[in-house]
Amino acid sequence: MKIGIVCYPTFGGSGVVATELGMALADKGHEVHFITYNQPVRLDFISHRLHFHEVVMEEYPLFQYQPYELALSSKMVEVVQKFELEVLHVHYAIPHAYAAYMAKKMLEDKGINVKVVTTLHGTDITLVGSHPTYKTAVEFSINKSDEVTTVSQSLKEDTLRLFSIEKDIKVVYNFIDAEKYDRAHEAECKRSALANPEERILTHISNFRPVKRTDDVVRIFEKVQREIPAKLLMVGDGPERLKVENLVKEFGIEDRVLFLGNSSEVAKILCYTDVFLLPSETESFGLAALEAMAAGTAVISTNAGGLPEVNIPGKTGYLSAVGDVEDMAAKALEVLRDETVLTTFKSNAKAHVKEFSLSKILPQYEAIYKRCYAVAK
Ligand code: GMT
Repeated sequence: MKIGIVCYPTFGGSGVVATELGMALADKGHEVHFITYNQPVRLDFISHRLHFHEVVMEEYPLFQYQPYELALSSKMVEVVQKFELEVLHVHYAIPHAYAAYMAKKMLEDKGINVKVVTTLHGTDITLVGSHPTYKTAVEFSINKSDEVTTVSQSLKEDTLRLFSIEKDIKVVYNFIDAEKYDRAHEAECKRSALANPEERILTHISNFRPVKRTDDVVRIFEKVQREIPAKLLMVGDGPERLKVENLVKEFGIEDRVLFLGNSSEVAKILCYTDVFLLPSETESFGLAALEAMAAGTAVISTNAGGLPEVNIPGKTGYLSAVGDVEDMAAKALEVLRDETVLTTFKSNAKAHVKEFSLSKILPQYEAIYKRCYAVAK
């Protein structure tokens, strides 16, 4: 099939899922066209079936805010027409679903019928999308999509609770290409570069937005390192980073915390990790936790949103209430202190990830596209 993928090209989870999906679809023989304002950061696969179309914004002094939706929907119309795309799969409702609806209507005017699949990723529903500023337009564009998917059962329930939805919503989980994370290359995993042999390694990866509660990560780690030798790897960047760096200084643990910034080497970093910390306030799924589990890491997280669908307490890690730093530190210590428990949790995590393998999830999206296409014909 010929599929257009619209997403944020950044390190955020929705962009990562969209990019990995596009690359997998191209690998399977589909023609895929990414339409976004930059080349997606995870787009590292070269194929004649993969195309990237940049949405170029023209600065104009009259505009206080540049009208990105207009440029995006015009680009969608251009690409659908030129390459005869059958489906536009938009990731993250704002503004992508809205722009796709406009593109669809403009194309209808030209006698072209393109189908729109909208995947909701989390904050487009739970935080930004349900805000009165955007709610009407988000609800409208969800209802006008030909197919709607959410990345967890929890996000589906949130969507139905926060909006008046007339569409059937299908749950299609986030997925992982587990081979990428296989520890087959364990020999190359130079743990000694980051920690001493007796130290446990804890890792957190996020965009350092307030919703990630990155200060809780540091508070948990501060308690852990009082009890056992340990290092904390903080991966990613965002608005809370400075505050968190200051907290590390306040605790006087700078020598045990490494800030690695945004990285495309997530799999490599995770191969060093014993416990992954994700104390989020809300989390529709928690792709970062799934990636950590694929690398064979136990997970200590909150029970927010879809996290209980990913992290199985007592098996792959533990869940705690949002903000319960004491509990998360105690559970991390329980796992880290006992080599047998840690090894069991790590291998359980790796095994559980198979539920979310690319080979299981990709056909679900293909079936959705095919259904659209059948209706379109
Ligand atoms: O919060 C992030 O890390 C980024 C955010 C995004 O919109 O890109 O991630 C959301 O989508 C991911 C992919 O579907 C999910 O795995 C994340 O849980 C979700 N984040 C939140 O719900 C806070």
